[in-house]
Amino acid sequence: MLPLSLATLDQLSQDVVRPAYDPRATTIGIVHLGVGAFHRAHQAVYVDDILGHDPQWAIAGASLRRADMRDALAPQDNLFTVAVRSGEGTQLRVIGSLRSIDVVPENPAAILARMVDPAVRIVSLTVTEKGYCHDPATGDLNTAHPDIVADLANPRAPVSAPGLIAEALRLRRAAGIVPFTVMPCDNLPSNGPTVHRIVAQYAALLDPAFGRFVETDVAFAGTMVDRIVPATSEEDIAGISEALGVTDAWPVVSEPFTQWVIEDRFPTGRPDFASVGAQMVADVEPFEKMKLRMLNGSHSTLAYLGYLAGYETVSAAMANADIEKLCRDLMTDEVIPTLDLPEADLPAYRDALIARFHNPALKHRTWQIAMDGSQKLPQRLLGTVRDRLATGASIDRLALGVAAWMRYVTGTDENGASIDVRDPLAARLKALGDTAGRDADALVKAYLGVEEIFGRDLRDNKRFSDAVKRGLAMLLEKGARATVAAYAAG
Ligand code: CS2
Repeated sequence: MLPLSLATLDQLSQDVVRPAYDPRATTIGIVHLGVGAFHRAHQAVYVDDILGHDPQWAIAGASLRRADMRDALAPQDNLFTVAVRSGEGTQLRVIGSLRSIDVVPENPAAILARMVDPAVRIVSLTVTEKGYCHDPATGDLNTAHPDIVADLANPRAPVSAPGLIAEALRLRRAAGIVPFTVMPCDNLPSNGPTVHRIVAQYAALLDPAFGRFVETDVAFAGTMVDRIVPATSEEDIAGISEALGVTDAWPVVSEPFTQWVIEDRFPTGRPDFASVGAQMVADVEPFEKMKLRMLNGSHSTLAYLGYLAGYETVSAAMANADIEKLCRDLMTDEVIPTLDLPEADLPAYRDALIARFHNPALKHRTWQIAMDGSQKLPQRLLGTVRDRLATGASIDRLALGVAAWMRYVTGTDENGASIDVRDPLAARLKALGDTAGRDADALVKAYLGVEEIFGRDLRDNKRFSDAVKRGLAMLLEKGARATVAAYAAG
């Protein structure tokens, strides 16, 4: 089979949706850092719709670490397929909005040159939680992060996201070009203000006056992004290529649902995001909080409990009635009461999430969601825990989620097999677990002492530590399935 490319677009199977415009006739208006699967199945699709009527917003992408995505997509003119899957079948769409991919470690100057182009008015990011090089408990820049240490020593050739944004803003300022708007699209709490603070703190370490400029003269537009996009498998690549009639070296697979809520703060211009289904709002925080606590909080809980219970995917875990009930009760009893979003019908949102988690056509691995828990727990579970503790409300299921994470990061599963724990703190977490042994009290004490995750307040909160201990003791003694059954019954 021939590869997917501009030249083979007219050879695609009849029912494949293709760009409604000529990708060669577009110009770059957005630079995106972190062109992973999520970006390609989310923002790139919205922008593909925009390019049909406004060609000035095509995307120049950058990979911050690896060259594999660039190498896969370059021979296909950066075209790729989004396969939307549900119980009803698969729908294929070829996306043309990503026009280039630069690999930052190979040549930071290339992406910086694109970021300095006056036609670029937005720099967006999906670099995952850990890509912001911050302390997840406080949201401040982690000045000891190796990438930040490297960038502060060599700020003209940055490797980190804060370093790249700051250097591009400095170059624009020196050339008299207005700043771009920074638009983070990761699952961080208050991602606009948080990333603004991180970049301003980094800039201030280079030069206090530059730090003040970033603080006052650069706009950061917060967003709530939502679409479930599991990692692409070899099987997906073969099946999608077969259905296309040409080979796509790296398609992406996603659910039908998609949502994008954007804080409308783009002083130098933006595409008409609302015309392609995004919600433009003055304050995105309530939406972010709802999504992080409901969707991602349940997702992480399902990932740790589901993995320990022996389920490979989210839909397999959800087929266990106890797990489904625990997930529903977690949202109803412990999360919804902490949210303040009058516009949204939260019970309906919950029911829609449960249906999405059941999607049998998505092979979303519990192991994938379990990754980087140290970066995810604070905004997914611990903020909710704090709000509940402040009002004296119950936290049992939230605490069980935290206990399941602790059980998981010990690195050994219920059959004694080792778990491939991927986390920036993995080595430290494993060592803490090894020292504490299989004793719930000792484990909880050791893990709650990791201040970057729990802060001091949660470490010292007896109600919280008791609830986590109860969950962890049961997980260690009875295993995940029986523990979930007991919690679901209670
Ligand atoms: C997931 C998210 O991998 C994870 O941690 O919880 O990627 C989730 O699928 C998305 O946030 C859905 O919008």
